[in-house]
Amino acid sequence: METKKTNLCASVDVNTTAEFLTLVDQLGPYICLVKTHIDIIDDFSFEATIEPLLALAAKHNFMIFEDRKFADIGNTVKHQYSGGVYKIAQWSDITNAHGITGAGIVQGLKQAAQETTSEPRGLLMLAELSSKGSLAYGEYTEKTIEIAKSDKEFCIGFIAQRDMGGSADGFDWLVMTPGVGLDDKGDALGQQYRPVDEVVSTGTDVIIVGRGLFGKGRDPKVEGERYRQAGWNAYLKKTGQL
Ligand code: 5BU
Repeated sequence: METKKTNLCASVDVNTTAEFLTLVDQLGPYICLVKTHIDIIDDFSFEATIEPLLALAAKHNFMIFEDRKFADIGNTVKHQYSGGVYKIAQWSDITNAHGITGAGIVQGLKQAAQETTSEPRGLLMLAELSSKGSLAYGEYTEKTIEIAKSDKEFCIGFIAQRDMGGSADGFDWLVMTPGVGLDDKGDALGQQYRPVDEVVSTGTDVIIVGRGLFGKGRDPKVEGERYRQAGWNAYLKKTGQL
């Protein structure tokens, strides 16, 4: 993030490997992280999709976050994370999980990571969501924060809309925020967008932007630089460096 002066994560939700890799290569210079929904790629294969993605990650120096939103018991998520078609633990630096099933989900995922690779792997807990009517607030969010405290090494932070605290107890969590857009207020299916300055001022470390970068015929290079600049300036302003 510091080297590239960016706190922008690109959410590249497209349906073919070709579109996916083209967008990632175009957005590469402006981002610190690529967020995937690997199961929406129609022609997925490890060789054609993941190997080139890893090459682009090395070329552009970004990390990878599979937005898998695990939500089952520890033993099941352990298999879902390491196995199946996608073998997420092999290639994704970061993934995320709901707290709905309790703290066992953290240990299940951690075991899968440890048994799969010696590379570092991190988990974000889903404390809040961006969509209208989300049930993740109040006591649910508080309990999810408690689950994150159960493993200081593996739980690196949250998907949330604001700062999740923790510094008084020695936690230095990353807060990553989806539902960020400079031009639209939302979509027809419940998504809600907040502007970059606002989310960074309420505690966001990494802004997650999808259609704002490439939807509606937008130019990913132009929007990539625009969101990079907006996110980085908001961070500099918040930390008194601008
Ligand atoms: P968009 O095109 O910027 O709306 O895409 C947002 C992405 O973030 C998309 O992949 C969602 O699945 C993801 N997302 C979200 O929008 N809101 C949430 O609360 C969570 C994930 Br968690």
